[in-house]
Amino acid sequence: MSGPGAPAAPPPRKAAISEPAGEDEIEAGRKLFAGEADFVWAASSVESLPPMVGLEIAFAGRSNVGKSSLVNALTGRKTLARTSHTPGRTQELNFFDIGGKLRLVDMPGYGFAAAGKEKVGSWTRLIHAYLRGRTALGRVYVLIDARHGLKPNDREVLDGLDMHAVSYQIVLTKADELKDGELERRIAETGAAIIRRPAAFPVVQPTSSRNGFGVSDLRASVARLLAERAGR
Ligand SMILES: Nc1nc2c(ncn2[C@@H]2O[C@H](COP(=O)(O)OP(=O)(O)O)[C@@H](O)[C@H]2O)c(=O)[nH]1
Ligand SMILES: [Mg+2]
Repeated sequence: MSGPGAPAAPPPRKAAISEPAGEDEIEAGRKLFAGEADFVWAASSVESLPPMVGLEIAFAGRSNVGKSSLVNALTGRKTLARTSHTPGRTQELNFFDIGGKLRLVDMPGYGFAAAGKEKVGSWTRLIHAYLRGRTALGRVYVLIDARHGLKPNDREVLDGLDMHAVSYQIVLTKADELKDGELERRIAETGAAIIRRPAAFPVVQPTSSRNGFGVSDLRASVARLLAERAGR
């Protein structure tokens, strides 16, 4: 149907591809993370969440996907967030202050099969309570292992974020483990899987904490969010 009176077709959504940030944005990101970075709070229950001050950016993903490593890579600190070879060990929400300008939140991992049912239930409640009711939360970066792609429990998390209209972006981790062609395919496939999800930012960001690939782009993306929030 077209012609007078017909509703205009919505513009096609932007293709989900990784986009290099501009020079100014990269510099803003570098500056943002160049100063102090300090651990400020650990919360193991809804009751023990810290008071909200300014913008929070959370890192979610399966156990062992590389959340703590990415927080360390962003801040240029090797041991700020604890990293572990034992999956499921980080069971708290860890809050890090970045130069008094924002907080990064290293979230407990999901999908750790060996954990007891009861424990899985309490993590899930904590994660859900945090993600749903946190007005300070500007974006969740959902980390996906570039070698494996989206798994059913990742999709469940995305469903929850879409349902509660929590803005999120997919970050592929461990890009150093893939060959160029494989990485491009994974980016395209992941982008296609999220393009119609209402709360997803339609750009998939590949990263490697090991060799630093994509880390300055991610810093730029965080700086852009902060600038947008300040401009409101
Ligand atoms: N090859 C590679 N390994 C990584 C990378 N990031 C993290 N890892 C490894 O993945 C494991 C889990 O990392 P960690 O940051 O503790 O994951 P978390 O459980 O999501 O916090 C560790 O053995 C890390 O050394 C990466 O970019 N490349
Ligand atoms: Mg961790």
